[in-house]
Amino acid sequence: MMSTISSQDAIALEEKYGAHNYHPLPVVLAKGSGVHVWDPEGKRYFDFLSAYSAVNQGHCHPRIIQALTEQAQQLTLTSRAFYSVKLGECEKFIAEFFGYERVLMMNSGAEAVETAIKLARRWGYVKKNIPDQQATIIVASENFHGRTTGIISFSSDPDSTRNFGPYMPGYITIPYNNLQALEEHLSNPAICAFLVEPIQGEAGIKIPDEGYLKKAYELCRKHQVLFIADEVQTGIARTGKLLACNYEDVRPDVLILGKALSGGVLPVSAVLADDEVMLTIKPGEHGSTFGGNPLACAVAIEALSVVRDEKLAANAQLMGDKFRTALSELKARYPQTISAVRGRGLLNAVEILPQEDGRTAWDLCVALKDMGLLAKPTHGHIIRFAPPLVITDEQMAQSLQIIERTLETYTTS
Ligand code: IF1
Repeated sequence: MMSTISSQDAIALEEKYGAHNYHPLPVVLAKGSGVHVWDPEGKRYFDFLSAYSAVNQGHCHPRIIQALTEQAQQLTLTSRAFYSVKLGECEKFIAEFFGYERVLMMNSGAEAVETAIKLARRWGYVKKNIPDQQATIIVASENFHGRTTGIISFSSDPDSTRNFGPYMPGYITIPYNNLQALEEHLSNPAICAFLVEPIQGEAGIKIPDEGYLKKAYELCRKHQVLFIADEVQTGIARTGKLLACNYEDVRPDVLILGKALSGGVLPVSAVLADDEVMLTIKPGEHGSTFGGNPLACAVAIEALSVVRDEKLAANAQLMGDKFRTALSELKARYPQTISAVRGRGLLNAVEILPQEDGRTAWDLCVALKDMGLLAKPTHGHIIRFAPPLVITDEQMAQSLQIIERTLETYTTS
């Protein structure tokens, strides 16, 4: 273990010098490898958050770190003012990996979402002849697509929007998983796109009805509206298939990727589309300093290769089934604590009932931490359990043992 500052000192420094824009679980991480992370005092934990599905390949995957360090000694950043040997190779790799004609590399997930919005609006004006300034995008309530002022403009979460206005116009919000509401708006000629998470992550791992994505996609095709899938969190094998859209054989017109596209090594995101959409943006009309930098390209190629070579989607499917089966049994054993278990692949949620003494999902997460497993609640009572997709059968068994033992104490104490 590297010599680092103590947990106590690390927390004190963040308290004193950092913005207080998060409320972290009281644990400090100093090292990560595979499904494990360690605190400065050397205590080991199973990571069941995976940096919100950015380390699907496991912490510090050796192949990805090697790709990073080799490229870092060659060339890290050129800007797009010049060509580089890595960008075209990466664009080709990603385009073929997901089956699209074109790729636009960005950095954060939010940047990729903003890029998809600009592409959809631009396509709406030049291909669908929507009158200028009127392009409108349909979004789902309880969405989470990032935290820029543009994206929060169509958030329905007061914590994301309050006192950050004025908001960007051009959005219509409909209920998630509601085809009738979608169809009602699609005949509006100003609609250029429907932006949706195939499974709503932050909302609490909300899985739509069977057939929802397929029917929504077909309705969009019928009304010349782009179907945009935000797979920043559900993509890259997290749900047991390469993309959550694969469960319904839906090929989005615009696909948004982020997080595990780099294996959690550095920010890499991408927007995928075919020529008709992608080529509506001309040279000089969009970009970013780091978008498509050689380091990101080298890392992204290796991160996706690891997903393929280690068959992480299949493992996510298998381990996810094991997890939900075990948690469903615990739900039956502790009905006064667990009210719901749901998920797909290794993107799972467990709804926790408040205890009579007022303890909540947060307290259960603190207890899990003390027992050596890290998970965090979303929206107060829903705990997201999302370990790296490299988790083995034995590691899952050990993790389930920790969850069972913690629930036993939590429920009886
Ligand atoms: C935070 C949430 C998860 C995303 C989807 C785009 C983005 C995200 C579906 C933007 C990012 C992150 C953001 C991070 C915590 C985490 C999160 F709780 F915020 F909502 F995963 F559910 N589309 N999600 O999930 O990507 O710009 O962050 O790279 O802001 O606290 P980003």
